[in-house]
Amino acid sequence: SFTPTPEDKFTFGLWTVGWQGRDPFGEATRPALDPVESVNRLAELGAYGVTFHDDDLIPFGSDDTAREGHIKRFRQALDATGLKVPMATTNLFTHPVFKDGGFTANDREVRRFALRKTIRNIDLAAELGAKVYVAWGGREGAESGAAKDVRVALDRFKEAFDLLGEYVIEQGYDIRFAIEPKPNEPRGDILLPTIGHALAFINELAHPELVGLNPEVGHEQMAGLNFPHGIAQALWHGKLFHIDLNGQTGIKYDQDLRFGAGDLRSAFWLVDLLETAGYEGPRHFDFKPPRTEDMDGVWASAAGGMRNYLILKERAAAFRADPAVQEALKASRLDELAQPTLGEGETLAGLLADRGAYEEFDADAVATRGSAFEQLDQLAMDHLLGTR
Ligand code: GLT
Ligand code: MN
Ligand code: MN
Ligand code: MN
Repeated sequence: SFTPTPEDKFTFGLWTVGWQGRDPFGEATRPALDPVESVNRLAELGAYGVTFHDDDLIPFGSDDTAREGHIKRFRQALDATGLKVPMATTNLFTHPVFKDGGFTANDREVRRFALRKTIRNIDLAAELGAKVYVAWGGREGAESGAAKDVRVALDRFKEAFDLLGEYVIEQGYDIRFAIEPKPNEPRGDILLPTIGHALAFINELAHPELVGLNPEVGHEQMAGLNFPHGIAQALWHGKLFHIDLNGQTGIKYDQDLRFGAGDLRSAFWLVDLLETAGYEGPRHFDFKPPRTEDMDGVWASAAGGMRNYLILKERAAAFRADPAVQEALKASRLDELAQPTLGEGETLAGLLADRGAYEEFDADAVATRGSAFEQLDQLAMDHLLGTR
């Protein structure tokens, strides 16, 4: 039952299993992987779909004939396996031309090129049936102060999303954008560093309804933030358009470990949230199989992320179904949190007239009530560790 099927909606970026293990200190440790091979292997493992950057599928600089060839082979593999392409994105970070960013590069010609490159791949994304177009602005940022006028750069960032929104509306594409925040790496400081920054930015756009988020586990954790809390707020705003699942152990470089191989408690609460909050999008893995691994290790890593999700899903469901947990939730007043603070039909005037709410309120007595959160959390630990 921990064997994935397409109904589980697990998806993988071509760049994840295809990562060759190049890092700032060392060369590739694995051979290049043919996208067709990735499609076949992921289908065998029970995945639902694949996602890609333009350059993952069509090497940068390919001419039109070569481009068509790559697309054709990829399509044939999709048709043969039934794998879907629910999301696509643009590589605006690898080529040296993007060293100062894509949509917010100081160099205007680079920004115009970045828009054209993105629009070209949006056409392909639409053809392949993608509903979400991710925008990770890894190079949109700076290492020094005066080099980037952040307020003006945000004007250019907004201009890009407004133009892209205009484009999909004109074309009649059923595509929405998902911004992926990250605090740093590869830039010293990246624009829109967290879920919160991105949510506020979206409100300033011409078509805010077309733009949401693609938060990544490790990226929020690099900023020391609570990922399930960030996801809960994104859901609350109706902005969780997509999600990047992986693992990270604390505030350090972007580890991109397989899902579950990081902060396990956080992963448990994340799965509990996604499975109970009605999130219906893909469960997308954005990880990097460590460069110690050969290709067997890569597929083991891909399978492991899905398996961990399914185990945590079972553990979280058992936690919710446990009568002792339901009692503990009551003891912790979760039912009371769900009640509006003013009674039905009550107005602000009612609150102001309620002597029990203030004049006769015994703060010292109420302060002695325990919250019973420790008993509740230990039940969660018992379920997570498999002892209940
Ligand atoms: C890159 C990055 C990821 C983004 C991908 C989308 S590419 O690997 O580290 O977090 O999701 O552009
Ligand atoms: Mn990452
Ligand atoms: Mn990454
Ligand atoms: Mn990501």
